[in-house]
Amino acid sequence: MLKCKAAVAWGPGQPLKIEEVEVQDPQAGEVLVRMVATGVCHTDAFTLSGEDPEGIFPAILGHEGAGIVEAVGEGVTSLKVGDHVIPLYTAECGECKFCKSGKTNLCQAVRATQGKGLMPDGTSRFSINGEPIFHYMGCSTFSEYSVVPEISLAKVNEEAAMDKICLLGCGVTTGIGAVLNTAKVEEGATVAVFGLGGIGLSCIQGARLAGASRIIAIDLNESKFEMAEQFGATDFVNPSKFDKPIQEVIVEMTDGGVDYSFECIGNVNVMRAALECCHKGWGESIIIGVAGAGQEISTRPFQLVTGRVWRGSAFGGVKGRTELPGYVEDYMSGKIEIDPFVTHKMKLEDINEAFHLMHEGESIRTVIEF
Ligand code: NAD
Ligand code: AHE
Ligand code: ZN
Ligand code: ZN
Repeated sequence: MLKCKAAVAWGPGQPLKIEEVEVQDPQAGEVLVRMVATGVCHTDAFTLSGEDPEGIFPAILGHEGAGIVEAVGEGVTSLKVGDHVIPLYTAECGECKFCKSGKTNLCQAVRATQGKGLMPDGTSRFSINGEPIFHYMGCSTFSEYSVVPEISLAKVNEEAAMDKICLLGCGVTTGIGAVLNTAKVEEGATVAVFGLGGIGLSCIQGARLAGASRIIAIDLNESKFEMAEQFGATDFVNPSKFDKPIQEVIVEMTDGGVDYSFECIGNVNVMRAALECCHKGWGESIIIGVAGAGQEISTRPFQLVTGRVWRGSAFGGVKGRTELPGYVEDYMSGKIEIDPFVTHKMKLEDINEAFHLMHEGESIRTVIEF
């Protein structure tokens, strides 16, 4: 057992509190990771708000980290002390029905216990004065040390800058993967991206990599347009500047609608607009944003009857252990850009400021360095 600093979410809507937590040794099939850096994703704020049906407190949030293996539990063979790793909220066991299907990245090997804030044996490795604290998304990266299942860790190049590649643990991979794996955007396609945070800008980067001919960037906050342009957006739309539904505006701009759209906000009304701005006969809309408990999407079924397709994407359809090392190499070779996403850096003690910056629309990603 060791003791370290962690930011603890004690309850919905409360600021995180820096606490000294006890971290138990990794058990069989588990790994102790010393966190080096972590991003703060909107999903952390979503869960902290109390809107997440799986939200559970007290917990150590954070799921966009990078760190170094400090110790391994019994039977761990694929990782050793000193390896550089990215924790995965979507594990990859390679053996479950989902992994073997070849149709999805949604490994279910540890998903049930992960959703309950526990390790696969049904217990927590975190405590304060002996009272258990829950894990989060199998990662809990807002802690100097975390215990993570072996199958939830991608081993990556040790030369890669941890304060950048931590964003491959969620935001950057999610956006690029949704474009390349889920939508399979082809060269010359037209694309609309709703919401220009870390996820939306990553979709734009993915669309540029795919060779899209037109990339329409949509946000209420026009300060996001400059970075969208840097990542390859060709058109910029602020829905509040129009007195008609934004789907109509996009359809008019694109001679009948876009080939692909991506919802990167978590707003069910925008999800509808994103579907309905797609071209009749073939347009596909990908839902990435996470909506609060009880919310539902709707549209006229005729939208689907006439050929539009609604899909969703989790972690960009990426199989973490197999594919994430390649994303890290692509970052190192300059194919994937990450540096501009890191608009702010701070210490764990200031983590509530990172949430504040996100809510104010002032940051793309704040990276916490330990
Ligand atoms: P973010 O807060 O950084 O960005 C959201 C952007 O949406 C902001 O720029 C904001 O101005 C804009 N926006 C808000 N309301 C809008 C509206 N009505 N119309 C147009 N723009 C609007 O968030 P993020 O970290 O980029 O995450 C985006 C969403 O993706 C969140 O819901 C998050 O939970 C989700 N997410 C999903 C996955 C997944 O695997 N499916 C992974 C990561 C994040
Ligand atoms: N727990 C929520 C849903 C949250 C959600 O959709 N999470 C995304 C990742 S967001 C990362 O920033 C995801 O991958 N979902 C697939 C999964 O297995 O959780 C709820 O509604 O219950
Ligand atoms: Zn995330
Ligand atoms: Zn699996």
